[in-house]
Amino acid sequence: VLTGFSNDPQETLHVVMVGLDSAGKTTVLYRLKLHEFVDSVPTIGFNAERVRLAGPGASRGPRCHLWDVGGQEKLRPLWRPYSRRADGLVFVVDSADAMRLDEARAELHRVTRLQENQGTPLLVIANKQDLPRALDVAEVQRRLALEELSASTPHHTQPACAITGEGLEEGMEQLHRMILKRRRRRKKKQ
Ligand SMILES: Nc1nc2c(ncn2[C@@H]2O[C@H](COP(=O)(O)OP(=O)(O)OP(=O)(O)O)[C@@H](O)[C@H]2O)c(=O)[nH]1
Ligand SMILES: [Mg+2]
Repeated sequence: VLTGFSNDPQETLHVVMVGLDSAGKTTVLYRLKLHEFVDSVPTIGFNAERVRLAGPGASRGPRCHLWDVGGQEKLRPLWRPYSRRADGLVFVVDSADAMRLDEARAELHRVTRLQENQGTPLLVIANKQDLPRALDVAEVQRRLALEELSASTPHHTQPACAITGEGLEEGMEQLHRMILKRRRRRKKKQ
């Protein structure tokens, strides 16, 4: 799914979602697709859905082809081929799993450092905010060392709960904004 660099808001966005196993990626995908909670099993391989995002207010947003790649360790090498040529990356993190935030940080920096992902806008979803032990968004940002991301990687962190859907549309709207901004900048350079 190759997309050009036009500003057409009707154009389909190609967005790839990664993150550790059990972070909630598949739950995010079906929440955005079906607007309801779908109980998921660990993803072996990937899921992909065409999703219509919400725009500002009650308007309809862009079409989005959303890829959800499995996060188990043996599947992480797949992130690279899936993420190349993405218009935007989503990294989902379980905010309540403090023990694995260092592992999440390492994987996040590995995928964003790839040559072919340079400059690709990044949405971090600080998921599972409904759990009492969830770290808040500032703490998640700190533990993921987001300030160490390359200056060329625009990013936004969104607190969310994939079970209720809270925060997801907002986060995707921010990602869309960053994608459009990047396209405009690239167009100017041509
Ligand atoms: N409490 C809570 N549980 C969640 C939330 N999002 C997902 N879960 C649960 O977390 C578990 C893992 O969710 P998945 O969506 O399958 O995780 P995944 O990131 O797709 O995992 P892999 O496919 O193994 O990479 C499931 O039991 C979900 O119901 C959330 O916001 N809050
Ligand atoms: Mg999954």
